Amino acid sequence: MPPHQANGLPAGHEADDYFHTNPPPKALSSHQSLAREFIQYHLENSPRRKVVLVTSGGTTVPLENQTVRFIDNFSAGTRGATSAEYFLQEGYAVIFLHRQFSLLPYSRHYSHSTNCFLDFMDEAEDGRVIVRKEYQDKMRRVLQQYHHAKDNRLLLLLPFTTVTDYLFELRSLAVIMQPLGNRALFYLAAAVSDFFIPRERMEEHKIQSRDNDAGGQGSGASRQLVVNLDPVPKFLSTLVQSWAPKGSMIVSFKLETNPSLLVSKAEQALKRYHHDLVIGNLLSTRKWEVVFVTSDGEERWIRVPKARRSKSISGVEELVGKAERKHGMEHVDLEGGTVTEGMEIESLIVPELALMHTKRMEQQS
Ligand code: 9Z3
Repeated sequence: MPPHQANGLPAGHEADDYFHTNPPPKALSSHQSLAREFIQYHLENSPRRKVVLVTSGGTTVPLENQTVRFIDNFSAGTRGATSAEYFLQEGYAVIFLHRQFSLLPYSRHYSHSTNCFLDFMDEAEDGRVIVRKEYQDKMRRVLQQYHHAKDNRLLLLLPFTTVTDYLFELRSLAVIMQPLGNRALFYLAAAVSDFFIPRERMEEHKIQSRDNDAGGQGSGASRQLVVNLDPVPKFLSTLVQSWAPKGSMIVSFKLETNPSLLVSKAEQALKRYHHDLVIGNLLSTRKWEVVFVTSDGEERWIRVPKARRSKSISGVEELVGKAERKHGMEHVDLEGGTVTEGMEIESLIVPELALMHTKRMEQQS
């Protein structure tokens, strides 16, 4: 019998209902075709190829159907875009389901305001636009890796915007990935909203701010906007039980801000959804440490060595280590070393996962 949710409905019911009462994204069928072609190509040309679905970036919660305003979250898609590059390096084909305009693999090195591409360029004496000398080596490396991924059809980029778009895309992709069996890996790094406004309660037009204007959930007299949100169904159990390929590996992320909650919340998620691994991270230390929590009670911390930690304006380095519950467990934390470039924690996470995935496949064969 399938496990039951807190509301008494079997897992899956809530999710089914969600898909009947909320509209799919316009691009869904074209994304489905692209994904089918992508999977088919790899099944035919490299039958041993492992394929990972990386989800990345935040999801929006629109307040109006013709959306002017929406609720959003902080995620820029750094975790997802960076991880996708390391998965490609590990030989995976990558389906990159990302929030539109969030960071993308490879171009992330030269995009957004922190790495504005214009700062990497110069005008030569003969008027040609060139890459500045000090950036040549890195840009060549990035360009080569990007071309390798493109030329070998190893990277499929699929954008979404709202939380509903995301759930429709996730369901379709998981089902399309079924022929991959245990070679499929799910790496769910997108920051998915827990709340949304169901279609039937959503305003069609822009919510008006004045007392005598039409429409709006807000109370006109006080000019407050009171927004009533429903919980998003817990789709992870449905992903595990019915959408994803049998034998596939499913890894989800758990984000917390309170160090004393992180490990227990990760354990709870694992117990509730029966998947393979929860990677826990704190908002303030996520670029330097994560914890792998598995169903055998393991709590394994992965940390960037102190000397290799990139500086971060929003990060709080004193909090590194504060969420650790079981001391004295195995660490990947190589202290010391020379300070070169900041090390990306995804360069530690992804090879570790690739290894776990391979071992799991070997055990199943
Ligand atoms: C994460 O925890 C990601 O690591 C971050 C990455 C969103 C923190 P950035 O984009 O941040 O690099 O700035 N994702 C959270 C995943 C999530 O929302 N999980 C849900 C849950 O735990 C559903 S699987 O309930």
